[in-house]
Amino acid sequence: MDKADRSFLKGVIEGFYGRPWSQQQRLELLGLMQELELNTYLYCPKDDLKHRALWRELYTGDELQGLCALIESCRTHDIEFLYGIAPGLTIRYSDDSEMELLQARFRQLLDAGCRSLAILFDDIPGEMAKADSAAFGSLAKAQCEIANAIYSELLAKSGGRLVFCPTPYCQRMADNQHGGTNYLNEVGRCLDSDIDLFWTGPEIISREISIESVSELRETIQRKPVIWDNLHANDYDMTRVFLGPYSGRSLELREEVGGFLINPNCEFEANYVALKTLADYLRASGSWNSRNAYEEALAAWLPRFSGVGEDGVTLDDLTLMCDAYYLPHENGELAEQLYQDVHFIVTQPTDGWGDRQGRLRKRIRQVVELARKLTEVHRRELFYAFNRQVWELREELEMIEQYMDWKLAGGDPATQLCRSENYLPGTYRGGLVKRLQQLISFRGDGALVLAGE
Ligand code: GDL
Repeated sequence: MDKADRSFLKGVIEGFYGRPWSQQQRLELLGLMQELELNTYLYCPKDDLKHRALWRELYTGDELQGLCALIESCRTHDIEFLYGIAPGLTIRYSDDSEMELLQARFRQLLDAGCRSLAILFDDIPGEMAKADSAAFGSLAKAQCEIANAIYSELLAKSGGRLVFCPTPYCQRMADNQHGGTNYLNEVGRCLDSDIDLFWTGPEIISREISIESVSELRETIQRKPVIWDNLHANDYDMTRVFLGPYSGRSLELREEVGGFLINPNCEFEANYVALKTLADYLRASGSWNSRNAYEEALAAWLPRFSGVGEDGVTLDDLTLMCDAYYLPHENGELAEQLYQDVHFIVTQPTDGWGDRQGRLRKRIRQVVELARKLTEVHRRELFYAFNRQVWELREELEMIEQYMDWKLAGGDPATQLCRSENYLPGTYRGGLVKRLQQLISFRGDGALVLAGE
């Protein structure tokens, strides 16, 4: 096939900050994607030096070899490999030699067998240098000219695809006029109509993406956007990991967009549920329920947790863990119930605890056991991916249990304080970040509240 079809894009963006995935993980990803009928992988890890900081330099032979192997593996798995570059931090738009460097890099990839490209202008300042402003008038114009030239010179003939990430890539940024007034309208007019455009929804991390918001955007950008979905990305808060289902996007939304690509958790092993439920959403007809898809994904994932011990991770254990590390804006059912039970117990007298006490103690035991069971899992990467979070959860819950015991033994806060044998001040839950967090908090509406105000 010498012409890339303009098929609906379904798949994965390796586009987060932090340590990129390993080659072995990527190859495994491609196998899973094929099973799930996902057709696109976009390579653009923010911290591949040559993706952003050193975008002007060519890859060395060794580096290129790894990319060639990925391109080849994509081909055998029926997946379109897209190579993305992000020159926006330092590019001088009005200097022709910059364009030559960009093209040289893209040519290197095309020669290695890659057919489709992405040019990414996310997470950069909204203004250009004086000389660039004088030459182009606006950031939108400068970026479109570059993208159009790349498309016509490198891709149009071969039928390869180009995806463009605008500087304002969500509605909040557009409303704040990041990138200049009417940036998106100008892109709508200037960007070659065959070039696709990324969009993350109303926010960078969008809980929901409504059809109305996308229809309105389509008018502005004069094409269907491709959704760059950060729902499961955790690079912005590394104490969290997102194991909940793809959700907050209606089935009808699929008609309004050119595709859905997810940029998920940095921990490769943490992305099974995200991928499986995305694939389920994309295949669904009639109606679709994200919680049902989640439960099915957990059942399919469970065998990977087989361990050396006799009592391995159970489906209920896995559900508890994933409910505790669910989605950015919500906990899963079991975690919410656990939180409500703890909240009740720490705020109410013991004689009102009722059934909650037993239920909570059972869950605490389960988390303690789960932490142990995870240490015994054969697939070590799975254990490494979750150890930090589960460890932390267990620590907090064990302290709650000690508090419960102390209260039930007649603990009286006025005369005596509950102490934990394990928790010694200055060792746990500490460090500079913790101290800073104590000085800065947020109101429900997102406003910052500083200690002393
Ligand atoms: C972003 C970055 C992305 C990052 C994500 C979550 C886009 C287009 N760019 O803004 O690289 O992983 O947020 O932090 O989303």
